[in-house]
Amino acid sequence: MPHYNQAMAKLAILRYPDPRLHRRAKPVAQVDERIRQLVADMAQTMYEAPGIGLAATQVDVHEQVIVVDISDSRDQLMVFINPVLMSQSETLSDYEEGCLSVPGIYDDVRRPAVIEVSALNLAGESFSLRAEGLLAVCIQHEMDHLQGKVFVQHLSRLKQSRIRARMLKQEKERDQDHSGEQTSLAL
Ligand code: QAP
Ligand code: CO
Repeated sequence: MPHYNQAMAKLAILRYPDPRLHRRAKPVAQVDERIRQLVADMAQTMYEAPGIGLAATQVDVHEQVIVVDISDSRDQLMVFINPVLMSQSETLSDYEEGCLSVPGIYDDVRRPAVIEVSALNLAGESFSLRAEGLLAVCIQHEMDHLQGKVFVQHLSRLKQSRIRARMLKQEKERDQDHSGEQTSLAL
């Protein structure tokens, strides 16, 4: 993409245990140009990561917006604005989840196997969808983010504290790795 193309921007993704990941997103009042730009930026951020789902919370925007693309071709973007869970199956299913906000960490989470979700699309129209398999997992994972919940919070307290420690260590190592950059520029 040429550098002058400002149509989309890659956004910074918050990393666990950033406290901003625990904020609760507000409903979108109006699906306008600002929201469409946010969705475009979130989609680009997700595709470049690469990931299969991203919630606005993860890019420090605390409004109820989710993007998902579970297709192999990476051209089946799904957008959910103000999503509401209308029903969930009693049958549960385990899936090994990951998260762009918790890089390198994967673990099984048990969730309802089938869900029905209703939401607004980019035109501000209401739609509903029945999802199962990976799509159901992904929508529930992203809807959790909008409530301020990260998937590791489904794991045991012991696992959570290990993951937190590992993330903080990674963060420190990253800071170390980048510490020379400013110095060399300043010379
Ligand atoms: C949520 O997650 C999800 O650790 C979306 O190093 C994940 O896109 C729903 C990713 C699994 C259902 C099943 C994670 C990329 C991407 C990493 C993602 C990583 C690089 C995660
Ligand atoms: Co996530």
